[in-house]
Amino acid sequence: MNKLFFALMLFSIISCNEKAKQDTNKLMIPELIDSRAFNRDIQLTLQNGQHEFYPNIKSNTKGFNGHYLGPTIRFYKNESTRIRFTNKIGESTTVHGHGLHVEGKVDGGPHNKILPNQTWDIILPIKQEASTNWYHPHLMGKTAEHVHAGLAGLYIIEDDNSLKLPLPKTYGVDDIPLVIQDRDFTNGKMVDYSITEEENMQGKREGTLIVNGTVSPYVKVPKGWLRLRLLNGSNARIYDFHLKSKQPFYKIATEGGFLEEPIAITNLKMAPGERNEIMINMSNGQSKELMATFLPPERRMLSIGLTKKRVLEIRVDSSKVSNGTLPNKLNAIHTWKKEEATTTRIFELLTYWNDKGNAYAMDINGKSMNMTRIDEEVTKGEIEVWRIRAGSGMMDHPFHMHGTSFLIVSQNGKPPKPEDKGWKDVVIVNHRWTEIIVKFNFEATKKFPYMYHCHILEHEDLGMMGQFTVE
Ligand SMILES: [Cu+2]
Repeated sequence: MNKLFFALMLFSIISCNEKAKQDTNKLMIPELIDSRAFNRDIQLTLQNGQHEFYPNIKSNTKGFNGHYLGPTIRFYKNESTRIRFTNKIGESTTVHGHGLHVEGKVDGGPHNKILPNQTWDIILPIKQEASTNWYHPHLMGKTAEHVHAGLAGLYIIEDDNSLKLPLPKTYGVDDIPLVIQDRDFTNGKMVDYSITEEENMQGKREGTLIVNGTVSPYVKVPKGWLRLRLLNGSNARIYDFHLKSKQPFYKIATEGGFLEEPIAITNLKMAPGERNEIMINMSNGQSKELMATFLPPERRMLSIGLTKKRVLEIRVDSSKVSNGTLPNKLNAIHTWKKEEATTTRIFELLTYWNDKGNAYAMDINGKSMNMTRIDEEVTKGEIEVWRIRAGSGMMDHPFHMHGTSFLIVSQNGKPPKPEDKGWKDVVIVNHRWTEIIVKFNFEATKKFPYMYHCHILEHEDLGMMGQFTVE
């Protein structure tokens, strides 16, 4: 009896200590590099780092101009910015501008290899509307490992509309970026990337949430409206984000820009690569908790008893007030009719199993990624319909394409929900058809083609990717 009592006491002390360790870390905000303040000439150095996720414990990481992740770069529509990426990580990599409408030669796909100690010197002409995008490596077979080590950062685009809208827009104060990832730790040290045959099928899924490289973060915000820019920067995990109080919040933007109007939602599902902007009303001064349910990797799995973790504790500093508001009207989205499309393309994401039941190969339309083969040829400026589905297996896949944004026409035969009617570049597809409508306005030649692929990075590295030209 005494032993049991002692064990219980010990357990509760340990749990208390665990609790005390939690939520004590101030959310890190990546440094903001405004392209105008830097005369539209930016240097980013990819380097090996030693990031402290836990105090005084160094993990082996990589970052841009720092130990983990990279600065947020702010661009303006109709301005061009030069970026010099210098590779100091001791091995080759690339830096892809995910979500950017730019030509294949500056897209940063697998063909834009940056050798060790080399500098990739590019000019990014920004022609697209205000949106939250990101940059990360895209080297053939190495994307998952390089992103996992910390090579990722945000590209924020502003335009006349975004600057005019009365939204909160003080970076890091009432307009806060959240790069959400999952990592495993042993004694406070991040476990280096490795992947087993078993893990390949579901992709690398780990146990601890980190936000902007911060474990168990809190943030203090002014009273009033709060704008969060969410990026699911995880390798494979799909989350369902919600407030612990279950109260509604407003979705205002998808990957490629603002929705036409804010849509009240209580749950937000996000796959790797997806970005969404949300607004939360913090005017009653009470703290809120942003939570994430870890969604099951396969469709047949039950969605009861799922792991739920806190993403961020949002505390209010009542001495400060945000002057941003939630406008009724955000954007005008010009869509095309299906009849305007000149071409329809079919993409089936396929999985193959070995006799141990593990996925040994993944491809699209029966063709595994091959850098010397062009899979599709798109005509510049023409409207196309792409029909996409998971053709085998029980997993849903986040399908992504380079060089543009698209609109969802239908999923499972149904039109998209109001909150999914924005410009996107990643869409979660299941075994039923998803139809999107799309137009490519920039050139991607045979030498520097665009990619389409699954954004579960392990699937991409396994070959669930193809190449296309736009000419
Ligand atoms: Cu996939």
